[in-house]
Amino acid sequence: MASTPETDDTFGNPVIAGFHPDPSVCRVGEDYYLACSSFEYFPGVPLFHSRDLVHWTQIGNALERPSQLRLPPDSAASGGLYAPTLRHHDGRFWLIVTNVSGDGNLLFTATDAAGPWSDPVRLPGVRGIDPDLAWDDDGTCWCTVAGVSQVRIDPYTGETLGEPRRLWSGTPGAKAPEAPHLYHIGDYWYLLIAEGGTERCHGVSIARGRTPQGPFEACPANPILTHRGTDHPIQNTGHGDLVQGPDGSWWMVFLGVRPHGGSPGWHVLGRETFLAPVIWVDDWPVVGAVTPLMSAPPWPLQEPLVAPVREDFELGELAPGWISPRSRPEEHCTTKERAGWLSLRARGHSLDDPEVIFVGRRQQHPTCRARTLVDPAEGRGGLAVRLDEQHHYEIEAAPGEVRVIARIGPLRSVVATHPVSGGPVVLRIETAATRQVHDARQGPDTVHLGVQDTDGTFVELARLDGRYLSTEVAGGFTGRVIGVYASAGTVHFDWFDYEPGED
Ligand code: 6LW
Repeated sequence: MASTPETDDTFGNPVIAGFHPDPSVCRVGEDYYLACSSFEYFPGVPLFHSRDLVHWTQIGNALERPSQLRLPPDSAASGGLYAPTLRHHDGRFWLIVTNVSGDGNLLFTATDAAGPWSDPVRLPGVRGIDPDLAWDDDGTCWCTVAGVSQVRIDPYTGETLGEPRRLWSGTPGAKAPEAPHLYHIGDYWYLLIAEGGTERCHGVSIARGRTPQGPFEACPANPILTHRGTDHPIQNTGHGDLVQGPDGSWWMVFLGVRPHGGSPGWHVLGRETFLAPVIWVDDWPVVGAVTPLMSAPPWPLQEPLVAPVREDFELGELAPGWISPRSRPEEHCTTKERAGWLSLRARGHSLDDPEVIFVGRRQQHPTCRARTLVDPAEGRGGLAVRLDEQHHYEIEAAPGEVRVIARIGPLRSVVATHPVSGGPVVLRIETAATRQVHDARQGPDTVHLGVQDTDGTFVELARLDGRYLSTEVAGGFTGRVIGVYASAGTVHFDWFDYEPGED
C-alpha cells in the first residue's frame, strides 16, 4: 500500500469547534461531507461540507422533519441521536444513526448531502448503538454495531438477513468497544473502533482481516490514537473515522475535548471534531500529531466557524446551526409574526422545562460573547447558556426588570435583579476561559451576565463559575448551547450576536 504524503501539523484544531461529537466523514470527488451526533436537539445530525478537511461549512441537518426525528417531551437530555455513520455508495448518501429515545436504528438516504433526506427506514433487527454501514464488492451490506457485532442487512427495507455475529471485542480488558467503522483498503478489511469509554481513557484501536466478517487480527500498536495519561491540551480523543483525500493522503476525524481550569479539568464545549493525518506502515494506519489551534502554511489561520456572527432574523428560516431541545413547532418560533424579529411563544415556564422554547447555537470558543436585543413587552424571556434542563445560567427580561437565574442540579437561584426601562433591552453573556491556574480548584471559565447600556457599556449583574455548566459536573454527551428563550407570553428578539474571543 502506498504511503501517504508528508504529515502536516500546521492546521488548526478542532476543525469543527463546539459540541460536534462522533464525526463520520466521507468523500465524493473533491468534496468531503461530515455528520455528527446531536442527542436531544432538533433538528438532528448536523451535516458539514469541506474541500480541505479543515474548513467546514454546515450545509444542513439530516433530520429536520418531525417524520424523521421524534424526541418525546420526556426524552432524556443526552438521549436522542447517537453516533451517525455517513457514507456515499451507489450514487447516493447513506446515513445510519440510533435514536436511543425510542425509534432505535434508522437509515436515511439523499442524493444531495444538503438534503432533502428521506424518511427513515427502520432497522428493528439491528440492536446496538453506533451502527456502521459497509458494502462488500458483491453488494452485500454489512451493519456493524458497538460491542462489536455485525449483521447483514437489506438497506432498502431495513430487514436483517441472518443472525448478528460477534466480530471483535477490542483490547482485552478495555471497556466500551464501540464506534465501529469497517473499510476495504488494499488487501484487507479494517475494523476501526473506539475503546476505553468516551472520557479521559478514550482511544482508537484497529484490527484487520481478509473479509468483512473477519476473522480480525488486532494491530500490535493499539491504541493507534489516545491521549490518556498525558498532559495534552486535547483530551478524550477517540471515536474516529478514516477518509482518503483525492491525492491519496489519509486522514482521521475524531472527537476530543479541551479541558480548562485546575483539577480535574472541566470541559464546557462538549466533545468537538478534530483532524489528524494518517500514514500507513506495514499495512497498519499510524495517526500523526494532534495539534491545537495554530497557524502556518499551507492553510491560513482557521476562521472561526460561523463566527463572529450576527443573526438578524430577517430571513424566513433560521440558519442550520440553530437548535432547540426536542422540537421547534413553528407556532412557537417564527420570524413571520414581526418582520425582522424572532418571536418565541412560551411553552413551559422556565429553562428547567424539557419543552421550553429555546433556540440556540453551540458555544464554540472557550472565551466568547453573546448579545441579543429583546422586547419583553408581551412576555418574559431572555438569553441563556444551557447544558441541559438542570444546568443553565440565564439573564431574563420582563417589562421593567431583568434578573439573572442560575440552575445547578437540584438548586435554582435568582442571583440578581435589576430595574430597566419598559422597552427593548440588550442582554449580554460573556465567558472568559481560565488561562492560568493559580489554584488547583480553579474552574474552567467565568460566565458574566448582564445588560448593555445604550452607550454600549456592560452592566455586569452576576459573575458565575463555569464549572457548573461543564460535562464533568452535569454528565452526558453534549456541550453548551447559547441562545434565546421564552418563559411566559411571547417574546421578540431583534438580533443575536455571537463573537469569539481570544482563546
Ligand atoms: C456514542 C459512543 C460514544 O454512541 O459516545 O464517544 C456515545 N463515543 O460511541 C454518544 O456520543
